[in-house]
Amino acid sequence: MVGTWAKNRLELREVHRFPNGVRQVGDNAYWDIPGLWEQVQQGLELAAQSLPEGEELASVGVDTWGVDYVLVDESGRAVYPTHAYRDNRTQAGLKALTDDPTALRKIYRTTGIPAIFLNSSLQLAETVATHPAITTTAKRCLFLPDYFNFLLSGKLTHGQSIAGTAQLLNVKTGGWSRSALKHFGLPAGWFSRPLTSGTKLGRVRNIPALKRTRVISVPGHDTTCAYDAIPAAADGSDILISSGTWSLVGMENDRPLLSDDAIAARVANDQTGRGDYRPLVNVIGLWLLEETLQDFKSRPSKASEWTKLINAARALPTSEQLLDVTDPVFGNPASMRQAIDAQLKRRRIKPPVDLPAYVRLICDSLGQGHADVVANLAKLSGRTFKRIIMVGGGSQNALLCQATADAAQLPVMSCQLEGSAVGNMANQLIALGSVKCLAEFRRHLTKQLTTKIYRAR
Ligand code: LRH
Repeated sequence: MVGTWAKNRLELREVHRFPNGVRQVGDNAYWDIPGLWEQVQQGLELAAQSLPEGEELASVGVDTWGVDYVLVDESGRAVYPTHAYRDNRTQAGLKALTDDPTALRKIYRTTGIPAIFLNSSLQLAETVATHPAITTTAKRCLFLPDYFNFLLSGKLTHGQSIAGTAQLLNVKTGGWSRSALKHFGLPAGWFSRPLTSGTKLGRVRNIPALKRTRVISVPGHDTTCAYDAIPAAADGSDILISSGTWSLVGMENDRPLLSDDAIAARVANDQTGRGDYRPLVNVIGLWLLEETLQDFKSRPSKASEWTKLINAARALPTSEQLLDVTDPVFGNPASMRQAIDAQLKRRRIKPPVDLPAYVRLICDSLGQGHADVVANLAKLSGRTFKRIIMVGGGSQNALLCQATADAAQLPVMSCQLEGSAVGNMANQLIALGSVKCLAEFRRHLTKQLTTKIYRAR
């Protein structure tokens, strides 16, 4: 995405889009990191070519999904394949952690991150336990944005926002937690002091058209960027939802939420890299729908077909019985449709009859899942929330927005906004000195946003 900032307006242009998928090899799941890097370089070249004669890209910032990483040697050479976070390899470690309430509590109080199958901590612990020699071969653990920042700038660094997703940072000091590293058996030498958001890493190397372009360490976690783009009320009365493969349902706060009730509610205290926090909960999200679609031969591929499907689902009555979207079986089932049917059958509920009926059930259930988090965050923070703001792909799904408003009994404001890209650029603009701070950026952005309000019924 190329952004242009002029007269306090951000114009975005998509110059390159490419598919990203997990590669299942035997029992394990991996990302194709070299393939992604090839596409990133191609995108950057196209971005440079797309500019009018004489103009240059001022900067580039990288954000990705959370938790995944590349183990490298001292020169930055990858020495271990990058597993995808849905790989089932963490199940044993997750069970060990959740079966030990004392350890769980200690790790949560230290890192502010709940025990979830995808945590980098559990993934890294599995790697080290299975291949102990890796602790001498690998010299650094770079999270994905750190790795792409390295490929771009040549600097081996860690960004604080992405590091905060690992369940290895001290949530209060922002440095690595020695006790968490020890608990998971990880070498402290793999991690260097995390950089605050906005740090300049140098100029892009190896891409001639970008040789004067700066690499800026923006919040590397896509969710932090998406939240940065949300024009939330300054008094903290908004719930923010970044709705895509995951629904990240959260709030802005100057402190982490660390009580036992926060552990039970699985609150992840995301760090922005600017000293504040976004306590949020990972709700299974549209992954439920994306995966269910794989089980149907005829599924939508174009925007018009999506609208048709959502409208067919909207025409159905509201689901009386909902899915329990917190069920861990939905994390990575062989067939999502079968996993849904099995949960319903266990509860003596008839499975849906066709695709629109699944869509209706999934959206209604996710709406309730969102609302449950809103209620928990209200209790934990003592705040009264007045509105929910939704960004991301799910914010364009009228059924999901309405289901969320109805279940939470709050208005939902959906914003037509490429959340992560906009937040990423906001952070570059601040680092470059073009915008003073995030609050100012949000004030400007509000004026150009297209929004829609769904009132609770
Ligand atoms: C969303 C996201 C989320 C993480 C998950 C791994 O893309 O970053 O915040 O928990 O991916």
